[in-house]
Amino acid sequence: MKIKSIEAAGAFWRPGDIFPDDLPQVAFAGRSNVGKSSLINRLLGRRRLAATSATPGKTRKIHFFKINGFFYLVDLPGYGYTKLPVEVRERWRHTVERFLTGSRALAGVICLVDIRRGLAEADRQLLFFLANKNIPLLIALTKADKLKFQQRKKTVESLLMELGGAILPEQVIPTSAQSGEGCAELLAAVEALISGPAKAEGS
Ligand SMILES: Nc1nc2c(ncn2[C@@H]2O[C@H](COP(=O)(O)OP(=O)(O)O)[C@@H](O)[C@H]2O)c(=O)[nH]1
Ligand SMILES: [Mg+2]
Repeated sequence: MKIKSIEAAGAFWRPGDIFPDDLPQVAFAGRSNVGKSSLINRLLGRRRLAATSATPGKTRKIHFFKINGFFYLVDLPGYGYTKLPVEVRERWRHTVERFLTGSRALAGVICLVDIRRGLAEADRQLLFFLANKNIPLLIALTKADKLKFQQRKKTVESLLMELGGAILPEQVIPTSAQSGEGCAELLAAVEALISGPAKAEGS
């Protein structure tokens, strides 16, 4: 997929917010500091689309970007930032879960996991939440440039083991916003999600 146009379509987060159309949506989720903004920027070939910041936990809203006029990339706020009060983290969960269950056009979720850190409890919760709701998902391992090939292989294997067959090897894509590795694969996977069947209404 070639990125021809990107349109900031706004931020939505309140229960009453109504989304303007039913184009398919692909959401990006991950812990604060996982490298989400960097990866989104790299994928879209833009420098500063999603703010990259050294202050984790800053983004609170759900940002929508219309890509090529034909699908939405949805930037979910980062989670699991332990320095934030429990109430704030709980609010995040409600906002995100409401979006994930309420969106009629959700084609899938890209779950970002730092390749050096593996799964945190918050990642596991999200992955099992998605699996239970039958929402298509991919795991993008971030910062792959930080590990050597053998270490990387081990990480992928233990992650697959940990998820006990709920995730297939082809659903896990090592990526690097720095080198660009895995970005073409991820974009192709996003395209496949979009052309696949959208989440059934009411499920
Ligand atoms: N080595 C390396 N560092 C990265 C990569 N992606 C992000 N980072 C760094 O990780 C930190 C968090 O990145 P950011 O995109 O703001 O994460 P976010 O909080 O998930 O949006 C920053 O210091 C980035 O420079 C990558 O692919 N490789
Ligand atoms: Mg960010």
